[in-house]
Amino acid sequence: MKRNLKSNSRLLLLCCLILISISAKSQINNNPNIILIYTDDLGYGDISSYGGEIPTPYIDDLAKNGLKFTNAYATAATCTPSRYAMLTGEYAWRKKGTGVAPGDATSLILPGRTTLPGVLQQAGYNTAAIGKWHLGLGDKSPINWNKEIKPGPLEIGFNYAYLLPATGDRVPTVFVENHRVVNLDPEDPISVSYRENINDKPTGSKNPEQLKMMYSHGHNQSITNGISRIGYMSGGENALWRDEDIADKLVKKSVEFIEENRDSPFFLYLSTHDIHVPRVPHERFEGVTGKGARGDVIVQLDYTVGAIQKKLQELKLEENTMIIFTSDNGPVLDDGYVDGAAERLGTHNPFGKFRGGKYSTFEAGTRVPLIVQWKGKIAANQTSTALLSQVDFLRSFAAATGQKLLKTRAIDSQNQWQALLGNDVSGRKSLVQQAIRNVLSYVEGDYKYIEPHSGPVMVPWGVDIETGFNKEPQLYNLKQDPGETKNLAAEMPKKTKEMEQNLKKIRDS
Ligand code: NG6
Ligand code: CA
Repeated sequence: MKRNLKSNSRLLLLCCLILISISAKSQINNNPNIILIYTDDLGYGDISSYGGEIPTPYIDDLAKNGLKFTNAYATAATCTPSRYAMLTGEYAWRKKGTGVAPGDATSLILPGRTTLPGVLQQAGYNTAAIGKWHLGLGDKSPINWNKEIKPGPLEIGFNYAYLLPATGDRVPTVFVENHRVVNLDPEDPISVSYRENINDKPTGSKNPEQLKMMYSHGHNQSITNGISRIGYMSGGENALWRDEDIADKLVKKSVEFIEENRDSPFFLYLSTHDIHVPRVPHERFEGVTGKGARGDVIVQLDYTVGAIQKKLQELKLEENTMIIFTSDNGPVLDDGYVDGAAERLGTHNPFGKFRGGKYSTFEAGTRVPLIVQWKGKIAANQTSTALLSQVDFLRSFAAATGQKLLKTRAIDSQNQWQALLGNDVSGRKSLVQQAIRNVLSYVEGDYKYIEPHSGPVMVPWGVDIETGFNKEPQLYNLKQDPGETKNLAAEMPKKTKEMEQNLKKIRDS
């Protein structure tokens, strides 16, 4: 009798498992592959479908075939906090130490967190992070780059990773595949320091004659490929990248991943190095725009997008794949190298109609291009004014793939799936933006409130960008005054107070 009961309950368990797996499969079959192309420092006005003068035909094709957003935001005006928020569904200012990460930072997102890739992995997706990471790696400082480096993306929901560990302008200038530095010769181990030079290696400040591109501010430490960087490194000669090849390498790894997963749902987080500094296009793109290296790497970025599209077409995956194209923060011209970005710009305007730029609390810091293409599911050639934040991707994808999340997780993320598809034209009611020094602004309806801050008016290192800081509160009507020229705070004290309180509620939640 007891035995019978036991085998009956086993049978029941087996039936349940089969049912669960059938329902998970049918869920997956209805779900698209997702490719999130996350560009670096690309401005609202940098691509031709948003009014830019540099030809970006492949990116424009995404807009022609899909939906272009005009009120979409990165959560922050720099990379690390934007990525942190996008991948966790929680604003980065809630957690200390999530500002621009040094190249030897330990992992900022630890195992156990709810994450965007984790949610999709749970839904049966194969997930990959290819490109710039900049969210720290490992759990011990200093990181030993010669051993297994973890935790990292593989411990928080990615099945595969091929990374620039931090940024192109920070050491170590090597790729990390899963847990290991690529092409590392054990006889030539890597040492990294963010404090002092190692083995008296050449540096930008000591050996400018070795540089093929001069630094303008910062970036005067270890030299790789004739370009000096932030931080010191020694060893790992075989593993060093050639900047000219980074875009091609990321394309190669991405199309391989797509090919391998052509028959099963996948999520590809393709986080480009372009158009961050140092801007070093491959030789075939050098000089093509006549607008200097910054223009040329935009064309290189466009090529990257084209290569992904071509692969999807070849594999007949376009109707089964959602492509999201956006940027981690707004544009900057001179971000530390003498590359002619400002001098060669001509009439091309990366900032669009907005004030400020990367680092800033003004709109150009966080208002970014966002295009979504899903052939057959999203109507072609549409523009949406829905208010969207990248922090929403997490709950939107969770909802789309039938994943339930606890209320206490990903607390700032909202399910905006219908807005992403173009069915909901309103999107969020409000959102928070973060500038350097954790200065916050708050957008609700037509208005934007910027909290008072006594910091400098200009970003204090030579980037020539307004911070947007003001000792007095600021209120702008973004609809009438997208360039934030007229501070309405004194004229509209009640509205200003209400916005201040609404921001406080979110901050305290
Ligand atoms: C700044 C760097 C800048 C860039 C930025 C991070 C200096 C003077 N400037 O500190 O060049 O690397 O950090 O950019 O070092 S981000 O897009 O990754 O946030
Ligand atoms: Ca960036």
